[in-house]
Amino acid sequence: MATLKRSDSIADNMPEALKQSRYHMKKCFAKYIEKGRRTMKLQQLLDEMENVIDDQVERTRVLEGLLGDIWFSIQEAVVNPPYVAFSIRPSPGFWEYVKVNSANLSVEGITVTDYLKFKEMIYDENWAKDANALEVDFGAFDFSVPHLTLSSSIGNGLGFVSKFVTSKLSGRLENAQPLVDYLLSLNRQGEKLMINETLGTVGKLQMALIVAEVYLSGLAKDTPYQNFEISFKEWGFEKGWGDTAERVKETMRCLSEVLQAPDPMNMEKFLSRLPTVFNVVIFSPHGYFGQADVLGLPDTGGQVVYILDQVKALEEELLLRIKQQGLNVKPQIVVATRLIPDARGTTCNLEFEAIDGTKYSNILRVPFRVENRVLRQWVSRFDEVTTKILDLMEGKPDLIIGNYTDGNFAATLMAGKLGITQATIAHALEKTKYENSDVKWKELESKYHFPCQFMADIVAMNATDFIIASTYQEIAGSKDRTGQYESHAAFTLPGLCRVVSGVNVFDPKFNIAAPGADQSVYFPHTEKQSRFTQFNPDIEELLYSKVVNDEHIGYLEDKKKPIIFSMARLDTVKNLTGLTEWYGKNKRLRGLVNLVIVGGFFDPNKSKDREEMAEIKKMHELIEKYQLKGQIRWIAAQTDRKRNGELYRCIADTKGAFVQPALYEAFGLTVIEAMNCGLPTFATNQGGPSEIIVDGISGFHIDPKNGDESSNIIADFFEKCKVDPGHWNKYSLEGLKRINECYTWKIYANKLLNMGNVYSFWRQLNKEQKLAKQRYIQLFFNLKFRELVQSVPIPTEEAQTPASEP
Ligand code: UDP
Ligand code: LCN
Repeated sequence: MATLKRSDSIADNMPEALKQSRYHMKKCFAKYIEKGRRTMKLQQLLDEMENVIDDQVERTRVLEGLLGDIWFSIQEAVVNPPYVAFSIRPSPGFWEYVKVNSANLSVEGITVTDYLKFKEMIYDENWAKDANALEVDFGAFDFSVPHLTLSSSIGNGLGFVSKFVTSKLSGRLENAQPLVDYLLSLNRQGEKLMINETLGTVGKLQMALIVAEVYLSGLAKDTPYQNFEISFKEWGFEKGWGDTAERVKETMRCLSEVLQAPDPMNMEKFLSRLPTVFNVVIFSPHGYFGQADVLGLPDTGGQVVYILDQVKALEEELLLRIKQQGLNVKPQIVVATRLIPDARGTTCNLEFEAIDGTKYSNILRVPFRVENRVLRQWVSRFDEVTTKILDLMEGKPDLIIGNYTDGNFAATLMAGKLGITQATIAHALEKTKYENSDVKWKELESKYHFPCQFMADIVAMNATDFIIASTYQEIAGSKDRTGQYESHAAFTLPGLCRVVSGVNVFDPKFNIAAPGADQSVYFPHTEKQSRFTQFNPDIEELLYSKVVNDEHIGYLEDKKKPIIFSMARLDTVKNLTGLTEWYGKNKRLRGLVNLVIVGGFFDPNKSKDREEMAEIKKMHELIEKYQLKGQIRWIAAQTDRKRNGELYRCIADTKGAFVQPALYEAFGLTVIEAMNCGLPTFATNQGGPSEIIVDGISGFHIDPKNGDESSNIIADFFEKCKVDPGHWNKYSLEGLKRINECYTWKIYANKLLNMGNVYSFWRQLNKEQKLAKQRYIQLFFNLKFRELVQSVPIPTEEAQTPASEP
């Protein structure tokens, strides 16, 4: 039977596919248009098909082959009788749009603009028909930028850019001149690095490298750079090549090879060795940014953990590189965030705070001002910090990293103003969290201000030099699910603007660098001599005392049973109530294990968040409904990460497991924390965790929408462990193996600094294109975004609605 080939368009294939089951399909389309204008998702299309073709064998036949291939690639259908338009995604990043006439099943390929207009007809007909409606097309400026072409290469921008730079510098010797010019531009506070004007051409540099290499061969490998610095300076070389004769020689050999015949491996290696990054600014204005007592406060979750760990890893890697470059420079990392006068007992009201475990990294907090008034409480806005940073660093930073919508936007403004390499990190993009958050923006405006957020996001995505994602799925999803970035490729905000090209996931700026967990806190339960035994009495009390207080309720009757454990903010999406219900319902599981949940607190009236309030109530109801007392321990949110590390390990001592049941999880730091501690882990198949864990090998995937199936997977595991204790160890060890291969901060910091170096050169090489795009962004910013921001009310001192969390 024919199947879909990538070489043919859907519009070419679809008429034939429909023809094969013309009778049934005509009936299906009649059904689809019956209810008038609406949008439909794939599941709805299938459900209504089931009503029309009630014979299952027949239905299976219809959905076999070509039509099935097309059908199961549908992301959305827009019904506008007599037509039904489809957005079809044959593989990650690839989209096609077609319109089918339900009367005669004729098919027409349509442009993305037409598809979006078609959709707008449902929500704002006048806007859809307005010939002057604003269309935003960031892609128009990308024609000169090379793009990846394979779905499987998405997220490997660094490798691709190295290849492209290589081909640009190849061929005639003069083609490498941009590299020489770039080396000439490198300096540290005015002091030249790498080369000076003596070596201003490729020819001169190439010759000097040969002479220098011969000279270095005559020296002992560990000869310090200072011993030959003076001769090198005379020849035109400045500091930065290495700390010893051996290192300098290696770097020089690498450049010689690049100049002789560039290849991407040497190119990336050479660029990564350059002394480019010393000072880094990290923007994270979101929530409460502090080192203690902040987790669980509004908008404060994994992002804070991520950044604090990232800073430590980054500083360590910077110190190593600076030493290897033979420089005597102190790196500086500043995390810029908001000063919150009403700090709720945290240090968020302090302007300056040194970051624990680092030598040169600090938090800088800047108050948000509105008309000369400092906002006293937490709000989602950011003000100018450039002057303070320049002052603190005694010059410009070399790299600016933004986090989440507000931080990425602040980073964009600062990087644009100072002309500095920029990186962005989303953690979690908002757009995919709420269905139809774009087309239904008007309905949701009073609560969420989505257009403001989405526009800030696409501005940052387009302005930034590189994007760091934690997983592939964050960028381009999976076979069936659209990626978080991918969902910004084309969308519409009826009445405001139609984004026909927001961001292209094939852009080489996308990179995957997954975070790790602090391995001095989260380490295997088997490392007995390192364990934080001082917490054991506390943890024993936390898990097993029968006392009910503000910190824990419920109790565990049978202490010998293993524990299944989960810890998260008590948001709907984290689905801790879901896990409690699965457990409540599954007698077999209840017979095998106890349940321990860490999250939220117990009095719904104390919560300021509607979602959290509802979840607290639901937890209480479930404990009652399923009579869970004696088998469940519900512990309030925990803020001491060292104690949490030990808690994971104590759960591992019971031969228990970690369960992450979220309806959707962008990455999921708790998953890697648990795996680091040697806990076998069951995690949602919706989002990042499905990539962290290889199902059945380093842990298990569970489907949050199918509680019975999920709780049975967990029960099966514990049943097997009962007969074969080796089963538990196998998953504990495989989880750890996976972490050490892919999810450590060391791997992350190395990748991040390589990116900083390679993209700093790339932005120089690509200067004109970058400028053109920046101009377009400025126009968009001034004409549209500012006006939109001004329409968002500034919260009063009393009433504040938390934005949703990253
Ligand atoms: N966490 C915590 N106490 C809690 C709940 C969570 O310390 O009561 C920590 C958890 O250990 C992890 C982070 O908060 O380090 C949550 O990050 P994750 O990526 O799992 O989710 P997010 O909250 O960012 O959505
Ligand atoms: C935000 C989230 O929602 C989590 O999934 C991530 O693990 C966290 O940020 C850190 O990136």
